[in-house]
Amino acid sequence: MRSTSGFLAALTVLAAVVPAVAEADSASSSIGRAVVRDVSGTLLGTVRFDSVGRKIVISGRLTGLTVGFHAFHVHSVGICDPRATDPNGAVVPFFTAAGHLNLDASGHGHHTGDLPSLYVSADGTASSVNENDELTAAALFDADRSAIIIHSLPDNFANIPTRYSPTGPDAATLATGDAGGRVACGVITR
Ligand SMILES: [Cu+2]
Ligand SMILES: [Zn+2]
Repeated sequence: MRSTSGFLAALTVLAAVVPAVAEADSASSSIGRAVVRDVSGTLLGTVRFDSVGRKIVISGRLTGLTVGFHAFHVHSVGICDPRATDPNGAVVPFFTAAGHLNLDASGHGHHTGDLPSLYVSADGTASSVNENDELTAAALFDADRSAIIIHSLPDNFANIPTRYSPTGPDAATLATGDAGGRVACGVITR
């Protein structure tokens, strides 16, 4: 009986300590947010970046998108100009956000800024919550900052089976995932 009550006492102590530890582990603090707008400047929603332990949780609820999957990335420059032009002078909305955030010279599918795709329902809304252990606040808020971009098409993550291409994905696929144009952008701010 005595050892049972000792065990119960230990359990009581554990019950008091465990939630405190769990709470410390899951404590989240906001590190940034991006107000996302489409090419016409219409507000689609906000994407939040929160630090949770050693990870960054990216979460957002967006509206006004076309149904289906859309590629979703952190791009390496925090400038969202809907009337941007490429080096040939062609208008390419949000070209100013540059390519995918890429800290270690990886190909697409392994870029630091590659995120799970957004799924947009028939009502035009999407919500996304994903956690990431490669993004860092230092990378998001480097000298030229960063931007979140939503593309017009699904992301193939450079997954091109060799029966389609014995030489593997080409340079464009390795840079972009064949995700099409940039339909929305938001500069990530603290
Ligand atoms: Cu992108
Ligand atoms: Zn990428």
